[in-house]
Amino acid sequence: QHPPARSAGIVGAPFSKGQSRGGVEDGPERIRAAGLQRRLQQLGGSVKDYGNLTFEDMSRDEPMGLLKSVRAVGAANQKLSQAVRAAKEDGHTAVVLGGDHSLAIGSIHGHSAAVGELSVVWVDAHADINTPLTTYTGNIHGQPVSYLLHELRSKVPVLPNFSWLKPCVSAADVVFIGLRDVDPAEHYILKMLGVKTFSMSEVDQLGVARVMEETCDYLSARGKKPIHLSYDIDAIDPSVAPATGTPVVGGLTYREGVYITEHLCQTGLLSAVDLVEVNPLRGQTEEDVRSTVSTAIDLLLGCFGRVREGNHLPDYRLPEP
Ligand code: 4U7
Ligand code: MN
Ligand code: MN
Ligand code: MN
Repeated sequence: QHPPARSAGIVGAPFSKGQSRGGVEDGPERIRAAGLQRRLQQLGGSVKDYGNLTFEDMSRDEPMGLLKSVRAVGAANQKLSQAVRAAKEDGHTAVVLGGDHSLAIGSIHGHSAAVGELSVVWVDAHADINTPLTTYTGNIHGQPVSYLLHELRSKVPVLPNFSWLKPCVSAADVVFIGLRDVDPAEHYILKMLGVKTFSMSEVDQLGVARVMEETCDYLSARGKKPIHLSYDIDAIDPSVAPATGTPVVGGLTYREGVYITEHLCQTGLLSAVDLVEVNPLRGQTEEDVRSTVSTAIDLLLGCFGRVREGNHLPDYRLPEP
């Protein structure tokens, strides 16, 4: 029933240049300050915090067409890839605290470098599968999936500071959950590649339990590969998680969001998790930030075996009067 508690290897990635709003670089510290390490330890597992990566300022990082901060995003992800690879080689389930979602490039690359082929579960209001040529915002946090897929190799130019990156994920090994704001080019790509998606319509139609059954059945039919969960907090409804850069109405409830993590934990295959796009400057009130950060923590606890029914140690004995 309850899989053994795994060790968590926390990597902070206070990176924000995949988009243009300040504040998302404070995500890792806010999530830590809310007690992530202590609460993971209370689940019975060990925790190693590798601290925050530091990213040097790029002096010359002019836009390439629409694309912003290409060199900074490339260099930061190369560093993150090495850090995630190291955390995996130390035997941990990697936990990457963002930062914006462009960091999934390095996180998934480093995870794959350590363990080989992956299944990817991408929980997000957005598909983040624009290519550098389809984006109309120029923000790389809307593009990471295209950089990672074998099938899109010929559609993604080699960019400065990205020559280290080789696509490492197959489109058939990816499942999207929570989609509700997909650009036309992204929709075209998803259909062209036949990517498995559960938009919010499917979550409404099937319910989250069937969505997760079908997700795991679909992925395990292709072999039981280690799972990389890339969780964008904007997948959760903005009434619960408002402190994020690109909120979209009509999202997952708190309970649906947590259920996804509980179900993936039960597979025993969860091998790395990104928790991204928490932006403490985007909340209207301190309560907005608190609720967003607390949801982020509960999603991570769900990944490490917290169950809502409660639990007790095997040798628990009732006190005698
Ligand atoms: B996030 C967008 F155009 N598609 O490409 C884009 F709507 O990591 C949004 O999911 C991207 O928060 C959102 O910029 C990126 C836009
Ligand atoms: Mn995203
Ligand atoms: Mn998003
Ligand atoms: Mn299942």
